[in-house]
Amino acid sequence: MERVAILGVPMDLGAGRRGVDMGPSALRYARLAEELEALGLAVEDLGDVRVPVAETLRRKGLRPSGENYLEEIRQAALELKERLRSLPEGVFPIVLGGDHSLSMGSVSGVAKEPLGVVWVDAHADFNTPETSPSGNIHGMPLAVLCGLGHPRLTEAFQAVDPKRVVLVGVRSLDPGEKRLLREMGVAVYTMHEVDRLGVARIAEEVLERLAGLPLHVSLDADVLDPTLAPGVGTPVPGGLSYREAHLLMEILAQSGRVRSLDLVEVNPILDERNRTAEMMVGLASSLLGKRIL
Ligand code: 4U7
Ligand code: MN
Ligand code: MN
Ligand code: MN
Repeated sequence: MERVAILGVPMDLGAGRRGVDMGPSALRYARLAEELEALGLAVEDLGDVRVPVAETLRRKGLRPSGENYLEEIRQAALELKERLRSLPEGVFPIVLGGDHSLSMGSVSGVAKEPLGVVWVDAHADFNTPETSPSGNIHGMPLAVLCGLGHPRLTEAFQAVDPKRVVLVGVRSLDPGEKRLLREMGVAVYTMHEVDRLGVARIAEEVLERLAGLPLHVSLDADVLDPTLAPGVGTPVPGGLSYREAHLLMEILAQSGRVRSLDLVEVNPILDERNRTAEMMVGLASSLLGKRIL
């Protein structure tokens, strides 16, 4: 029986709006563990990584330097990285967020060997302190993983070759991100390509581009159309439909190469009766092998 380990990161320090720190609870209430057990998986919930309570930090207002809560986020992501490193071989980790800055820790934690990263997001999260319009670190983790950004972060978390990263579902890019993505040779399937090619073709191309590599999937709830997933802090119209999102997960699942997953950016304060968390749990089930027939 395949083993799954759930680990929560109740952190909103990297986001501009409060509330994603409650995402891990919302995903648990949405019966993540039970749904996966119903697939025959052996699920163990390892609890949460320690994250400081925002109110204790007394750091009011945003600093324009792109360093909002940098040290606190670094520390939480490092703890996540260490916890993932110490998991036994063959256990499939699912990391519950929390804002997307935690993926610096999740991806670097699972990247013991060369890894392909499938970043499924309305955004590219490829800003640096220099290019970020917000200063929010949840807009920077993929750049950091590729070695770009604040040295306190890159020295701890650089872990992937940008040529082994694929973005899917993108529809909101800042000017500096566009330039950096091009310079680093990151493959980007925007919503334009989703419309033109369809998710099935894109999924096959992703698997081909990352051929032979174990895969990490980082799933940001805002990739979904906001009508399906209203509980996100940075909604962008024109996202993935219910079936497009499931089909992507189903095809990646059938490859048998996915080794780890992030479920991030679920904001229960902004949600409607937990439907965004429920949607994410459904997608996780598809990625871990749930079939229609
Ligand atoms: B998420 C943004 F400016 N690009 O950097 C930024 F539009 O993890 C948004 O994908 C980042 O939700 C969104 O602040 C980060 C903005
Ligand atoms: Mn993101
Ligand atoms: Mn996003
Ligand atoms: Mn967001």
